[in-house]
Amino acid sequence: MTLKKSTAFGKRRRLANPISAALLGAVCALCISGIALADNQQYNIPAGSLATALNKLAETGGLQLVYDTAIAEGLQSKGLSGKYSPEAALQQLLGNSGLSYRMVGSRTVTLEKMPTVPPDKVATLDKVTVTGKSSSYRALSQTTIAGSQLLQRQAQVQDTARLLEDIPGVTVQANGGVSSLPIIRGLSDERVKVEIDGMTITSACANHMNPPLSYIDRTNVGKIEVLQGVTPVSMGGDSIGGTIVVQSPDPVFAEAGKGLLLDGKLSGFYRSNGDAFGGSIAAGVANEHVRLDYTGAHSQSMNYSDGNDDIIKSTAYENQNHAAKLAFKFDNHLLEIKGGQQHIPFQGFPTARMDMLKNDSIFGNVHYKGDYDWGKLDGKLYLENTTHFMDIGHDKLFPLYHTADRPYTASHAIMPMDVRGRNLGYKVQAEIPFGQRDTFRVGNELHLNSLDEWWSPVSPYAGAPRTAIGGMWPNSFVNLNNASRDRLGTFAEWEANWSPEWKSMLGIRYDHTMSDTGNVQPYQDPVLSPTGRTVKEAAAFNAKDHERDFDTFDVSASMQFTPDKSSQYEFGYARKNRAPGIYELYPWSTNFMAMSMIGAFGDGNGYVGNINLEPETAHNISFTAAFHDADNDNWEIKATPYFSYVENFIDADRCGPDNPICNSALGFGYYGQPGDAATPGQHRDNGFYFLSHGNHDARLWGADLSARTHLFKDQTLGEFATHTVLGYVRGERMDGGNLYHMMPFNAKLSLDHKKGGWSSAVEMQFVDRKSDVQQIRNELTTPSYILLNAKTGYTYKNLSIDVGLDNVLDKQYYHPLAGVNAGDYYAMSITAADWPYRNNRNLPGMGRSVSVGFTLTY
Ligand SMILES: [Cu+2]
Repeated sequence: MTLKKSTAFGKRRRLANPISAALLGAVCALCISGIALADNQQYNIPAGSLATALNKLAETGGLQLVYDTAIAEGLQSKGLSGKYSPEAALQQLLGNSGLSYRMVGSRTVTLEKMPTVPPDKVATLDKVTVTGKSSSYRALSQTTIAGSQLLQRQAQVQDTARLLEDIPGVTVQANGGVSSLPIIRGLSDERVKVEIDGMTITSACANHMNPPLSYIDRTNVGKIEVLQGVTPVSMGGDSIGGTIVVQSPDPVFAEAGKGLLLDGKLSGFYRSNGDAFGGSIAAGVANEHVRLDYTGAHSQSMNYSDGNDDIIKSTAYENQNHAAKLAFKFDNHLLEIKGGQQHIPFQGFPTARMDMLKNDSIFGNVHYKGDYDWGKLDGKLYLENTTHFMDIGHDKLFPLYHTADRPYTASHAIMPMDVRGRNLGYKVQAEIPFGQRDTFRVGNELHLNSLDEWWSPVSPYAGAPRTAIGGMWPNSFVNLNNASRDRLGTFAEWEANWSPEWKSMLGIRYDHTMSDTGNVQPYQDPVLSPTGRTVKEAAAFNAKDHERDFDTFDVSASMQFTPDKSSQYEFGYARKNRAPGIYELYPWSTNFMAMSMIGAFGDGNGYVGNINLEPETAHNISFTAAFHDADNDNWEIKATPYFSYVENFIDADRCGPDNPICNSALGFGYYGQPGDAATPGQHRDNGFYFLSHGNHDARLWGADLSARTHLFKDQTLGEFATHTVLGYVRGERMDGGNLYHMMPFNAKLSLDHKKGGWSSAVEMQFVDRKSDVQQIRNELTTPSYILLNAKTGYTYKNLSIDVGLDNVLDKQYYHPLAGVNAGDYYAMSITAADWPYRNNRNLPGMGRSVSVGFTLTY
């Protein structure tokens, strides 16, 4: 499915006015890591100011245009619609403007006025402006994935979140086959704001089986922006780790007088490991002003095998997306209306106790963008509804459990869990250039999230295993009753270009977050079992006031210094907040089974909520230094050390005598039982624990480094280049111990080759052993490993074929953030000691795999 297109706030800036002239001498935004994009791309540039048009061209085509803004003043362009190489697009835009261009690097172009300009004017080229993203404040560590780099990545992976894996500072937690969770600089999941075509979606599942990135098929992504750490407040709100903005492709309209435009894309893939396959189709029809699009995608996989050729249970999935979009363009106004649905009939979760047996989502959204004399206006409105059903998948109905007196029956659905989720919201933002130097951005957004979760009763009958579980009747267990989390955010941001060398950005933001939930209900009937523990727990929870209100203030400030053409520095500080989520506040039962069902951490432990949680407040500091050759063409190196101090970081505490939320006085007996290992929070000695959420101050620090360089270029041998990404993060709780899921030192080194239509790479990935683990969760250590991947692609006209060989050496490895391997464990065995369901296995990564994919555009 694709969703509505949105503008990543703060990245497109008005240039059709003298503001752009104020950017004299501002120097290039560092290009995205990766290799130059020389391929044909779709452009949709409206008629109007030439400066604006050039800016859009630079942005879409990945070009840097270097010119004195004075030469474009007052000039108009007829606009551009369709597919062009960057150079052809530039020629079209310049038309009869009287400007000429000169390529001074594979991506760098200078513009000059033709003959009438006195020579001394042209000679002032070192006082130049650069269009593209640099016109707005673009953080040095901001990464864009688009164009051919994105296409190649789409052919390699099956999960949208995994498109992000090559970005410095970004890692993913395994979760399901199409539901990986992003982690930025050690801050995971809901600490990262994810915007999908302008929609903010909160996962409708205690195990986060349907995180936001799972709602767009990777083939329907047109562009991804990732902002780490110090992100602008306009992109903030629940984003203490960073922000990921995913957009479907921009609408392309027909050229004036050229009739109807028909275009589209067809793609397919097959991956040997797990026999995964899928395909997608995109078709569009447009005239000058209206465009209609349809996109559909399907993908599925069986369980994959690891490096030892063992099948990893509960890793299969099937996923379908459909969407339609209607877009209107008139003068400087663009309106997009989009609707779609997602259907996941099955998705296994090897690190969770449950599997997704159905997920249906429908959404609709509207996006308006307009250019006015005073600036830009951008508005979004969206609604999303999810119907989610979890149960224990067949891989987890482990035969060992079903002994002779407890026969296995595949049809046993023994832990049905239903969730209904809704996301409704808007975001309005105005961008107002003011004078020669300043730009102001103000905005307001609302996100209403509501969740219902109930677990239907399982009626007992003689001899069935379900009776052994016991007590799951006669009522539905209500975990969340019309729970809500509503956030209203308002922000103001100021960008200033002080001089060619100095730029700054300052923003403040206020969010009010209100959470609430209605009364809950246990399985047991309060009248029939008035003394039942969950009956008493539910009554105690219902007697409480559930409403929580949080007022949070964010500040984000950064300064960019560009002393010359080949170096840039940035220093930033951000104070950012995240109010606790519904699944951190409200899961109310300390019943062993109820707790086992809750936890999105991939650790196999059981969790209970904490209604008294305070918001997390992060203080992020980062410094980036970037160096490159003067044309930013041959080589680049960029390093960002960072530090975060997080007040009230929401972490875990063991249940036990000292835990006010889950202790023996409350009837919580799952620790220290006579005859069992007397470890607080643990039921018998199997390595899994019962935990509650709690606030603890924490600090995280680390560094990201990326570099690329051209190596060799030759007519016969082609072009060789190399790029590398390194990262390390360390996290500690101030009251002792490590934070969970911190990525050890890791490095990727890639040797890239391009010649004609061929594009190939050999990649080596090194991951150090993970030894700084969190003892509270019984996080397992992982050994170090080296993986080798190879890929090649050939593009001929409109057809691209990609072939990949992943994990060439068939190495058995365990990604440090994958989580535990519980894919064949009986789901409720968290309390088991006499069965082999122990927390002593990491989830293995995929063994050797060959994949082939094609993309046909027309
Ligand atoms: Cu779920």
